[in-house]
Amino acid sequence: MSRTVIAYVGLGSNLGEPADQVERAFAGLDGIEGARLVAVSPLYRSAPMGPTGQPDYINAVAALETRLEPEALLDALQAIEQRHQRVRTVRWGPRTLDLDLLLYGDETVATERLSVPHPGLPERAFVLYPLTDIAPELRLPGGTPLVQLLRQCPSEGIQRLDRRKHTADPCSNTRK
Ligand code: J1A
Repeated sequence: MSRTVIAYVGLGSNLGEPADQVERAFAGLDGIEGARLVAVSPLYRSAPMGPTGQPDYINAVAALETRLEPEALLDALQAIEQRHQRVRTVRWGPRTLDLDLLLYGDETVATERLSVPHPGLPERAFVLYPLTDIAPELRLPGGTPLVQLLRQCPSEGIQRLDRRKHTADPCSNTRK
């Protein structure tokens, strides 16, 4: 029997039909050999972090129960990105599908290929909102509660989408 951990994966897309890309990627994650999809967040829309003039991003977070080691999980995530034909042209440019390994149990990983917890996690609303939706009690490996990071993170410009219609949900952008 191998040990299983819960890993959290951030999904992002701003090309093609981004919401469809993200929904298809959920299915792709569930198809990973050695992993099982245990939760998916609502979808969020936000402006790109990088250069303006790009389409808005759709982001979400998924929880996987897995017995894969972190680097093997990264391989599986990158294989899914490839299938979505991510165009690796411009750094910070439009992307069909990005998959980021946000957390891997309570482990810290620092290798050539992998930084876990994901370095952007503490400051990115488009990660913190969906992650808190599916794991409100979560703490980072250092012990910081997710909700504390969320309180420090500006919510402007991020919009939760209605799951079925993928349109703005007028009641979702209130805090506290
Ligand atoms: C490399 N890596 O990063 S792409 C890979 N740690 O080859 C890996 N924890 O070897 C390495 N997870 O969504 C190191 N990869 C990693 N990412 C880890 C995965 N604006 C890891 N609003 C390079 N929303 C890799 N996104 C890392 N603006 C970077 C894709 C996967 C995310 C661009 C909004 C967004 C971007 C820009 C945005 C958004 C790239 N995001």
